[in-house]
Formats: sequence, C-alpha cells, structure tokens
Amino acid sequence: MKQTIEAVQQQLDQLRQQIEQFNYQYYVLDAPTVSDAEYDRLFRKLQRVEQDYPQLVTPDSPTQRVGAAPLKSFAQVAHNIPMLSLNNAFEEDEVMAFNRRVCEGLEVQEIEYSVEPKFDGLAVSLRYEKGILKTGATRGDGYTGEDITLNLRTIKAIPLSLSIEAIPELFEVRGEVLMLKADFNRLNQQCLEKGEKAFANPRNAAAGSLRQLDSAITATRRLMFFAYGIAPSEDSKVPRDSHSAILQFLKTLHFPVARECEVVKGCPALLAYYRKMAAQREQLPYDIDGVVYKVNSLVQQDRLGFVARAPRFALAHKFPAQEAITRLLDISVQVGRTGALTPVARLEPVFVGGVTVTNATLHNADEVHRKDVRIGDTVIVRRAGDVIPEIVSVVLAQRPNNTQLFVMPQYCPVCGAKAVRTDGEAISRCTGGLFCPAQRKQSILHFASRRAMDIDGLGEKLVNQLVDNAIVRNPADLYQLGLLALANLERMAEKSAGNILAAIEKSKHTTFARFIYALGIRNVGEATAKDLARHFGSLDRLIESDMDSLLQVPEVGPVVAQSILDFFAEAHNREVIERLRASGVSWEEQTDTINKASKNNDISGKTFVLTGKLPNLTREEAKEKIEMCGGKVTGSVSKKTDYVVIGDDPGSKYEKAVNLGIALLDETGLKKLLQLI
Ligand code: JCF
Repeated sequence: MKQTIEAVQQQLDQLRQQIEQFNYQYYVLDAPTVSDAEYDRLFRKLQRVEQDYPQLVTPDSPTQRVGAAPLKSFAQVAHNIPMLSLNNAFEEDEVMAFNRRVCEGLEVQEIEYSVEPKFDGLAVSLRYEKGILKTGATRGDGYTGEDITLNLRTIKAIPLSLSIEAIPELFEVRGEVLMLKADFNRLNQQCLEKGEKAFANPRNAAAGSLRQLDSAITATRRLMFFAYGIAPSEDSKVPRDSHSAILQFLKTLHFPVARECEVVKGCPALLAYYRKMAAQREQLPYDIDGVVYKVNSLVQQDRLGFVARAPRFALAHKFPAQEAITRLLDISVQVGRTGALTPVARLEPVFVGGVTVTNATLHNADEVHRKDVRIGDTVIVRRAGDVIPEIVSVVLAQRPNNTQLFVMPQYCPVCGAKAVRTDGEAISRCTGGLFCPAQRKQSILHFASRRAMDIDGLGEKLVNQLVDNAIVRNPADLYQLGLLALANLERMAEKSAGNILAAIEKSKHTTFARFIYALGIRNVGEATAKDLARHFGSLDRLIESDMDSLLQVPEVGPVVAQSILDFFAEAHNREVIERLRASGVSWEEQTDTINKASKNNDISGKTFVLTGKLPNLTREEAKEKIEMCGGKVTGSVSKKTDYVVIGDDPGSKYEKAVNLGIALLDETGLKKLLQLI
C-alpha cells in the first residue's frame, strides 16, 4: 500500500516525538514509562521508514544521534561569549570573605543565593540555531574550544531540537558532561572482562568518551549532561530576573538540571548547604567536587561584574581533593579475621580527602598485578568519604627503574602457617585459624566493634596487648577480665580500665542479630545475621540447624549455609558460645518480637525510608527497631516505599515522598506505629 508523502511525514513526526519523549522520561526524569523492548520496536520502525524515505531524514531525528563518519581531528570553535571559570574557595573564611565582598559591593545586609552541586565533569556549550542543536563545544581555554557536536549528539539527555517559540533564534546552553557512577562501574567491569585497561574515575571515563573522533564509540558509553546556565541573552523569551528562574526555564525545555539546586539567604546558609552536600556526596549518583554559590538576582550579578576571567558574583566552594599522588614505599601483608591475606601499600604520607594517609589497600594479589603496582612506584591514592583509601593507578611516566615486584607469601607472615588460595578465589588465606594471633586479634576486634557487641574503648592497641600477653584468647575471655589485669597493662590508668570493664558489662545486653554478627562467621554479614535471627529466633535453633533448614532462610544460599555449618561444627566455637552465655551475654528472645510484629500488620513486610535527623533516635537505632518488628529499611524512595520517616533537614527524599503520595511519619509517629509508645 502506497502512502502519501504527507502521511509518511506525519508518521515520522509522531515516531520522532514519541522516541524523544521516551528519551526524556528515561534519561532526564529517570522515570521510564515504556519497556526497552517497546522503545527498540519504535526505534527500529523509525529507522525502517527513514530507509524507505531518505529524503525525509532530518538532522534532529533520534536516528541521527550517531550518523557521521569518524573525524580526522576536532575543529576549533570560538565562544561568542566566553565560558568563564569560577573562583575557588576551600575554607569557610574564604566563603565568608566572598559574602562580605558581595554585600559591600551591593550595599545590602543579606544576599539571596542560588546554590548547586559542582559537577566533576567536563564543561561544554550547546549552541541552538533556530531551535536546532548546531554546535557543541568543549570549554577549551574559555575563548576557544573544540567542536564535539557529533559526540554530544549521542547523549540522549541532550535535546537535538527545541521549540522555536520558546527560545531566541540564537540560544546557548552551558553545562557539564559526566558519567554516572553506576555507568562508570559497569563500563570498567566490561573493560576488565575484555582485558582492557580500566578508567581511573568517572571524570576520566567521561573525558575519554567525549574525546573520541569516532562518535559511534562515544555512543556506546552512557554519558549524562546537566545544564547549569545559558550564555547571557537580552531576548525577552529567557528569564532576566534570577539564576534560579533560568534553571527552571532550562527544566521546562527538558534539559536535565541538578535536583539538588536550591535558593538560600545569607552566608550561614551557604555553609550549611556545603556541609549537607558533603554528607550526601557518596550517595549521589554522580561525582561532585564541591558546590557553587551564585548571587541569584541577575541585576545584582550585573552590578558586581567580573574580575579577570571570573565573575565576582559566584564562587566554587570545593571539597578536599579525593585523589593525590604519592610514592609507594613498600607493600606489606595484613592478616584479616578470616585469615585473608591483604596486600597493603605503605605510602609516603599524603594529604587526601581531608586526612593524612599512610596506608592504602591493594585488595589482593590479582589486583596488584592487574594495576601493575610495584614497590617504588608513584601512585594515585584515592580516599572517598570514610572508605578505606585505595590505589587507583600507577603513574607509569614516573616509574623509576629500580622498582620491585610484589609476591604474595606462601606462609602467613604472622603465624607461619601455610597460606592457601582456593581455585576460583582471589584471596590467599592463612590456614592457622584461631591459633594465628592475627586472626585472633581481628576476631576479637570484630566482636567488640560498634555494629557487633559495641564495646566502647576496646581498640586495636588494647587488643594487641591483651592477646600478646595471653590475657585474652577469644571473645569469651573478655567477660572474665578483672581490673588488675587491665590496669597492669602499659598506658592503662585505673580510670580507663574501669571504663572498659563497664563497657564490657554493658555489652552483655544485646540483640540476637548483633550476637550472630559478632561471632564473625565467614560470609555472614550484618544483613544475613539479621535474617538468621529473624528466622531462627533462638540460638539453640540456629546451632542445631542443618543445610535444609538454613536454605529456608531468605537470601541464604549453599555457600553461606556451609559457612554456618562449618562454624558450629567446630567444638572450640561452641565452647566459646557456651562461655559467653554463662557470663550473662543475653538478648530478648526474638520469637516474641516476631509474634508481636506479625500480629502488627502495619509493619511486617513494609518498606521504610529514613531521611533527616530524628530528635532522639540515631539512624541505626531507628533501623534496628523497624527491623525488629519485621519491617525493612531501604535507601531510596520509590512507589514500593510504604513509609518515609522525616527528621530535621530532610533531603530530596522528602519531596519525592510527597510527590508519590507516600505516608510520612515523624519520630513519634514511627514509635506509635511500632507500638513502642
Ligand atoms: O557544576 C559545575 N562544574 C559548574 C561549573 C557549575 C556552574 O554553575 C558553573 C560552572 C562554571 C562556570 N558556573 C559557571 C559560571
């Protein structure tokens, strides 16, 4: 059947509009409304029709996001209006000085600021002519950049065309290209599987992807774009009152804009925003390296103007760098609680992530060889949040010629027992078990740790002394400690000895889940310990369990089950447990909490999300209480969330909960629901 050209044109328009709408929902709103299969079906249909009617293909068709042949080099692009840089601040005083200068310059007491995260990506400009994306360029030196239009067109969050009614004939959007952490991890995983080199961080991966001369390669990398501004324009179609209005305008044009943008007043609010984002940083889906403060009023911005190449009305308040370069002095081997031998890099001290770092983990021997890390190398160290510092990569250009290779020892460096590496495992382990002082120390430290028995003050130095002097051999010995034995230790005053004994006494009252976790059974982490506690309810039932009954526990598979069986099969372990119980370590039997909870239909199986600071409960306590009653606590709000518990200073989860119409609770509401009051 032959269609009229008008009918085909109409069909093409509709398909293109639908596909771009799906792109928008998926990439910008993060809320897809169709399946991948349905999307692919429409896309292939559009491709087929365009194949039959090549004269109807337009540059803004979704099929044209990758279309051209690889380039030989990038052309230069002059920025009509320069792309500025921002002045940086690291310290709070510098922020206060900035605010003071702004207040004085404008002769006002308090300023309204638009605040936003500072993306750790690559700045680009997008030039739309008559609504069509014509040129995309890197920032370059701010005056001239490189033409990377073909690569930017592959980013599905970037509109290829905009409604000409909404924008001026010449319209320039500025923002940052980056790779989401999840996409970065996936890409690196793929690289490793193919035996290729991994990227050091999402920024490098984004830069490497954006600098491809072949846009077909860029298209295989999932890049994201966030808009943070426009080139100044006199046109009445663009907002001319405030920066926040410009961001809102960009949102209505379907550009991605950071959800974390806010408008605040005064300097203390700037610093509060900085701290809030620093705390959220690890949870954000992308890397940020600070926050940006901008005077919100565009009239006030104009009055302040520029110094050199940076605006007086804006400031980048940066987080301490998470990566630094230093020298690797040696690689030693640490023995963990389960005997795992971990290579640890000894480093020339370096300030990174806000602290001085001297050690970094190298995970295992394969990792050392894959990264080709050698003793004497110059390395990039990364410390992100509270995560253990690690070696990102070697700076090969600075490798001296006398570096030494690392060899994993065949024997435990602490007890001398044979080290074995099971086929298919990356980890070598000491076979010395609890005869190995290192394993003994680590298992006692784990037992006492905050999320286990929570014995305050029982740290590494004290445990080393206790084990080395044969005062404590296993966790049960802790409950037999006397004041005298403790006070005789080096650097131990009577007062601190008393504090430790009190902390040990206090730890006797615990929960079943904490106790299971504290035992340090291989492959049994906090979550599994909770599952086991909930399922078995009593220690005797857990000890007497067999493979079949263990496999009944949700999330427990044969490997975990076998570890549990092995642990309780060991007479020594059962003896320690008996002595712990005899010393008075106890908990409320879970059976009755479970019964109470299962009667309480409001909670059992329900999903909770916590946001903000609660007046009396810590996050951990609230989580524990919810789980005791059979509820689940998750990290992000979705349609499946049943309750969102709101504290002071709640995050974006609060807004999301309101938008999705999810039940909100404050601390009192939560306690009532859990029948605690
Ligand atoms: O997120 C960023 N890296 C970022 C950079 C955000 C901004 O609002 C910026 C910027 C660079 C220059 N604003 C300007 C004027």
